[in-house]
Amino acid sequence: MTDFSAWTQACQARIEGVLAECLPASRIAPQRLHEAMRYAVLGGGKRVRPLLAFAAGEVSGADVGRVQHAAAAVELIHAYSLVHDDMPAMDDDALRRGKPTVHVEFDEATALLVGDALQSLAFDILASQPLADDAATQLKMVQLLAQASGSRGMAGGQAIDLASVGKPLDLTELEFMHIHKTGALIRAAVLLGAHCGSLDETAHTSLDHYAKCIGLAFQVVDDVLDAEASTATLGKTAGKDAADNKPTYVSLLGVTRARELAQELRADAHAALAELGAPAERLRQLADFVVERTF
Ligand code: GRG
Repeated sequence: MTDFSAWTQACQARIEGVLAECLPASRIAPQRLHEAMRYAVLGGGKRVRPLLAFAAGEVSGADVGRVQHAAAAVELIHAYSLVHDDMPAMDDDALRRGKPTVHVEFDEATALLVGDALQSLAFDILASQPLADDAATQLKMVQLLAQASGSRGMAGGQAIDLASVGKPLDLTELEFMHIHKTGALIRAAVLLGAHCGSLDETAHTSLDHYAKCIGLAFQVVDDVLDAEASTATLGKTAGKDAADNKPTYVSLLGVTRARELAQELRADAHAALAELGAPAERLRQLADFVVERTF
């Protein structure tokens, strides 16, 4: 097995190529919109969700040519969410992935359309690429991503987030918000990758549990990094949660307990994979990466 760093680099290069191919060329009309879509998606980001999809695909013995398109669809939804989240009506941020946000580099109307068009493109890919052994599974995958990104998934989580600024959420309410805002798409990445191959119901349930733990761990660590890391390291504005008076794991638990919670979630994620053996090794490594990351 190649080392983790070589594997992530190979997956990141692969997903970059697939995304570059799926996105309309900037010479095609409307040029400015296509240029802005490519600006939003290409050349940045950790690509955690695609990595999770590739790793879950290894567990289900999926063809990587299938997984790469499922992974691209999830990453396009993620990129759209970042573009909209950065807009003045939401988080109002000027820096993302180390460069000016889309509404700053282009304009607000373009940023809105970029998000809309990236979301449509994600579903176009899911519907048009051969991803699964049968049409019913592929349809289920379309539904999975739709539900993960909709009002009972990511968009709903974002709505709760916006409504909670300056309000004292307790830990259960904070968790509910993050399960939707961040967790739903991370879960979709794992499950879509798995659905590209074949697995029994028990294995799907294990992956689902793993994904839920990782989704929360990702957010806990995100809160810690927002409090502790620099803007230069993160490539986005650090310290924003406290400045915006947002409830976070750090504001509720403090940094030390938040870090412990991330470790507990990592242990739960590993435990969920216990029965899946060697093919789940990349997922174990990704759990470690999510919790130990510094950016
Ligand atoms: C606008 C419908 C809508 C939803 C926005 C994901 C999201 C919901 C907002 C992003 C704000 C935020 C900081 C969320 C916390 C965790 C998170 C998703 C961080 C960004 O994801 P990374 O770290 O980013 O994977 P990269 O740039 O590496 O892809």
